[in-house]
Amino acid sequence: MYMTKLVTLSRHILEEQHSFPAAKGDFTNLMMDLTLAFKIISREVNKAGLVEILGATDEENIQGETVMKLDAFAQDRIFKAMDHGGNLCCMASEEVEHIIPIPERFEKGRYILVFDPLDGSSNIDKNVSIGTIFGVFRRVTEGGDGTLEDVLQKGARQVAAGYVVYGSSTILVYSTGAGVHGFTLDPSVGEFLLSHPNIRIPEKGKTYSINEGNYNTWDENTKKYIQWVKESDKETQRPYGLRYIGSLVADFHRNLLAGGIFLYPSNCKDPAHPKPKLRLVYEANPLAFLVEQAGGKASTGTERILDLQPTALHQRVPLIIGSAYDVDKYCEFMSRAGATV
Ligand code: P6P
Repeated sequence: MYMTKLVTLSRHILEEQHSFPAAKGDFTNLMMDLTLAFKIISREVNKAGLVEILGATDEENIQGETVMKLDAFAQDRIFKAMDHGGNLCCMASEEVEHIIPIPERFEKGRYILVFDPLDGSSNIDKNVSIGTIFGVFRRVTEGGDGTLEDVLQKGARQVAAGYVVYGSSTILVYSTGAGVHGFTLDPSVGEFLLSHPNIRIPEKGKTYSINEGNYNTWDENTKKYIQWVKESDKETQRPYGLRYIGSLVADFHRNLLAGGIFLYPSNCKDPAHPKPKLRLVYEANPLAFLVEQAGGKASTGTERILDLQPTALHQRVPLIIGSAYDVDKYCEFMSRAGATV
């Protein structure tokens, strides 16, 4: 779906930058460096079945998960694209235990990049869409290396966020706080072209996304909500459909365009110790920034995601995200007695 007027990502960012008097071009340069990494990752992901970058390395990441070769590749591509531009004072990645400093030999800038280099990568050799998620903050410390304080900022303080979904086509969706815009990569010219300007998520969806296999781990109010979505919807007289890919970026992207709700509640088998799965800093926060910019909502079930004060780089949170009506409805169920998140 191309627009009649061809607008490249770089042109779009430059035009957006003019509306930010404080912008000095360094954010534009940051985004240009980042999109180069995305183009390279897209090329490798789309060749994955053909060259020896499938399968697992013999390493484990901070999450205790086996590092897939493509995870390591994506991590390395983003780091090498971003370490020398002079726009960042540090980075943080799902694949790396501690914050990632900018090498001494390079100038430091005023931004922080947090990212999940390749989310859902266990799906790659099943040809299921996967994605990169990123968020950008301005530093809060003065000069020198960025610190954990610069990284652990509330999601509401992000100055930009986005994701890339490597699927039947490669689509970059981002926001700098002035709406949400989608660009489709045209590999023949190596450009991201504006294909989804001013994305707005429908107020109410017709689908819900959750791993029903986790039913026995849910708290009682989540079980009641999922029962509710299966009953005939009073307005449309039909129940919600279930759509679940098991790849956060792919599930989120579908709901952003079509409406709907994605839920990953905590495992509450031990109600005293609820165990969420998804990560706050580089998964929930960037997507929450985007969905709110598109008119949707993102919650833990009891708190707005963007209001949470992160306390640890890899901390996990329950994530309920999508159409405003649907997230509100879930939160209404969670406000009933006995909710645990
Ligand atoms: P489950 C992929 O591993 C991931 O981190 C997200 O991309 C996805 O939404 C979720 O986990 C799927 O988890 O437990 O349903 O397989």
